[in-house]
Amino acid sequence: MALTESQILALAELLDQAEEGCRPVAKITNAHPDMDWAEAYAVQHALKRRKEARGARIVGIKAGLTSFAKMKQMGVVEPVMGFLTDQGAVPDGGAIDTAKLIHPRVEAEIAFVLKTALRGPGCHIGEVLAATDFVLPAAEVIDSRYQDFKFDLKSVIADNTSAARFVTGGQSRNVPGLDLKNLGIVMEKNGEVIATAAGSAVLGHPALSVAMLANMAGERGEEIPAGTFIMTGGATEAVAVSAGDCVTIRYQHLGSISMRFI
Ligand code: OOG
Ligand code: MG
Repeated sequence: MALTESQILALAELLDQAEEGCRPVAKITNAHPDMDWAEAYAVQHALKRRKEARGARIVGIKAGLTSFAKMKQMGVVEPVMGFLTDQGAVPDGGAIDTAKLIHPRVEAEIAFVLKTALRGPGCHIGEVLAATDFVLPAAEVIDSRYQDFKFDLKSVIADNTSAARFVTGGQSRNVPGLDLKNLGIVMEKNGEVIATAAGSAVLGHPALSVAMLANMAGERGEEIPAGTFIMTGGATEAVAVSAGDCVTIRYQHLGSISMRFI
């Protein structure tokens, strides 16, 4: 690691203040082009500690850039992981204040809740399905703290993978009998269909995204504990929203979720 502990903390502070003040910053790899993966995740962890110190509770984890739609949209090629806090949770049907966000975008996701812990390496789809308590529909509202939503993988990891808000609800279902690969997703903005996808858009099967997170955690000697809420990544590309917009996402077998932007 070439960055010092104080540089890591300063980068976390920069990103935290960009979020709190709704002021985008240049991607941090401009100033630190040699930043490595461990350093990028170290900044994300420092950001997590800052939020926890202010009273935020960690309520889940997320995978990002797990679909071709997202990788193509963002011009990057590898999945990433981040954390979710209670402060980002919005109830189904709830209002999201765009004045507190920089340039929000919505993406349709499938979420898992575990009944038993998962530990990598070697975690696979079968193990994930056996460990799953239920799946449920979710939407993520991402909001990069970087100017023009432009970043590389290390910058976006440091920025907690653009996590901002998430909505979940709809209808939760148990895994047996559910064809997650072929599960259809239709996203509507202001009553118009703007994106469609199937579960297989996410790494071929959304459970593979959970396995990948378990394997990434396993590399650090950690597990994903029982009860964890996991967002598997946007199946659709992310759609820009502004005040006045209403978004509804309809899922085959999982009901629908909606949110409005004010
Ligand atoms: C990075 C976060 C991606 C997803 O579901 O793919 C993400 C970004 O696109 O800003 O959350
Ligand atoms: Mg996402």
